Amino acid sequence: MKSIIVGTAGHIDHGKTALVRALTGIDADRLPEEKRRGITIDLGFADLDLDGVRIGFVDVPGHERFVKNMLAGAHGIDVVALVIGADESVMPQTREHFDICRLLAIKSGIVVLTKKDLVDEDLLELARAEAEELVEGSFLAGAPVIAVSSRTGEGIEELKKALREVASGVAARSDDFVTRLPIDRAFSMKGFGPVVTGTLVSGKINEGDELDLLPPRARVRVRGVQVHGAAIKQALAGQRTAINLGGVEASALERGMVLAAPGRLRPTQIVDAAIQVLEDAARGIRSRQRVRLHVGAAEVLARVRVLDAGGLIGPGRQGLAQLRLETPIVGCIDDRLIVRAYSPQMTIGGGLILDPFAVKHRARDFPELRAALELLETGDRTARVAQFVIDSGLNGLRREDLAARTAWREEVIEAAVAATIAAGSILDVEGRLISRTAFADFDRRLLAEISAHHKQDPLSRGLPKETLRERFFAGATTETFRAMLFEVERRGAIVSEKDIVRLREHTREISADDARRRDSLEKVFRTAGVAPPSLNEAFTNAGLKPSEPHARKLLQLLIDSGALVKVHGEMLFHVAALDDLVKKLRAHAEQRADRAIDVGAFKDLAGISRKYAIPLLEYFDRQRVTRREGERRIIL
Ligand SMILES: Nc1nc2c(ncn2[C@@H]2O[C@H](COP(=O)(O)OP(=O)(O)OP(=O)(O)O)[C@@H](O)[C@H]2O)c(=O)[nH]1
Ligand SMILES: [Mg+2]
Repeated sequence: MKSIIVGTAGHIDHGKTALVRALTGIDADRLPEEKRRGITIDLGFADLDLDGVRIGFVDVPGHERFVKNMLAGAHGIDVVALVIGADESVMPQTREHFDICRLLAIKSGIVVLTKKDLVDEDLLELARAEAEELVEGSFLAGAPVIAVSSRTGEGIEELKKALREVASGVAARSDDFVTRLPIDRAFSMKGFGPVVTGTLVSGKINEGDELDLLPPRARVRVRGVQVHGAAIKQALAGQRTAINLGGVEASALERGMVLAAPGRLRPTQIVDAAIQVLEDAARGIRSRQRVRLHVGAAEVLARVRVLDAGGLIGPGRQGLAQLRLETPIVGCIDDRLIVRAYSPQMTIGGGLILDPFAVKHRARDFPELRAALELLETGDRTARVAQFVIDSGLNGLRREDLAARTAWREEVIEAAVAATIAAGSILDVEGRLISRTAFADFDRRLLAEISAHHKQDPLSRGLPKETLRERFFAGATTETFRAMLFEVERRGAIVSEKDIVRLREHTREISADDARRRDSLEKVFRTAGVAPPSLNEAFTNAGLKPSEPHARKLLQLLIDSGALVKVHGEMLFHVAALDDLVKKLRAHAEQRADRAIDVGAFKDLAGISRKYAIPLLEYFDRQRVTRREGERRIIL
């Protein structure tokens, strides 16, 4: 069965609650204070089956002081019933509620002229004319205008027909989004514990599900689900839903919080938005203004920064603004928002979130920013993914970061990412999405830094990775940096050896002089055989000054090429001497059934002193030429 939400709207006392009762038989005013004062204070709910369509009514208060409560319910409605008392006609909250419906981009509705029994034909026609004038050029232009009396029941059947008609034109809620339920009521029920209610704006909620409670980021469990007063196994998008929660105290739950699919959405405190200012908001919206921001069922205070040099979005104008929230909310791209003045409280504009996780901007970036935000507003999914990834610069985004921005389901994200990669604007680097431009820039700078290093220090093998990151790419996390480096290496321009990176073509070209000195250093070790000199002796014998760094680099060249081997600390052997020893050890092993040798026998075999014997045997153990067994070695 199709489920839709119909919200009332209109000035105080114009008969919204009476109308809902005439339609459903349910009195949506449930608070004692509402009954006593005869006005609606907070949201009320009722439901009705209209041949094959399940209608959930959200009845809102008309009092100007309770517009905030009206907003907690208005965000999720499919169809508005704009209620205008025929006796009073259009009044201030008729306009304000209607403006809010327009700013929330509600798509369809009906105008209901109430209290038909109280007015004559002329007054009724006047109210009708004023109503039609009000909605001219809006989503309600041409909508049915139906006169009723909730007292006598006149017109109610006609209204039901019209509602049925409008309901059939309401598109099913998109299946592309993760489960999200903005909480508009939270209370504790005897015998049940914590219960929250709200309009399930997307996804499904099943009994037994785990959900995230945001912004507190708590994991909660669905103990029970009710829709229209009946316990059911599963609630669907577009239904008024009550959830009995486990794993949380009732006192921790508040209107404005959100239940969401686990691990998908995140709270935010700074958003970039497209804003439409109402004609009658005489002062417009300006930078540094403190406003009340309504998103979903939440109301928070926020500071405005108009993203335009003038710092003002004038009455009736559209513009871009950053909103810095005093407390976090859940907001995703395309979410509608309403902006109200801090004091006196009145609606001044609204719009939609373009970048839910914005950063602070510099005024000189405004032109570029405008283009980026326009892409986020009007682009298709591929363009939006590309833009979010571009905005994330060197660090890129993970798929879960996209989920938090878009509320798209995993499959939708996967498809959009695949299409964006195929279009060539982004790359997947080890699960991180990086814009092609950011990557190309990284690649170019990386190669430039490494080749500058090679040029300056031709004998060095390359640059340590961490030095490169700290010195030139401090903006990137170690994780991103490593992933990007890996990608550059995969493409073949660089080679990393343990923690050092070098250009692939880098060979340590050395001068003829250096080559000669390197060779004489090697010769010193080759000649010394199994009794190598200390480093200082070796340098001196090769005609090098031990103190100069250059000597060390020539030595490193010999180590890197494998000619010299570090056996222990600064004790180096020529590789030929070691090979020779291995041969002798193996020959010794052939002679003995147990293949064993002890330190004394090794000294004799090699013709060396104890000073060298122990480090050498330990080296051979490490190289798995020998294995220590008590006081002796087994030759492997
Ligand atoms: N005669 C007559 N009285 C009506 C009709 N509809 C509502 N009323 C009366 O008008 C008064 C206000 O009606 P409500 O339904 O409470 O008005 P409301 O729009 O819900 O008011 P708020 O929720 O406070 O904004 C009540 O005394 C109703 O009985 C109608 O069609 N005919
Ligand atoms: Mg009411």
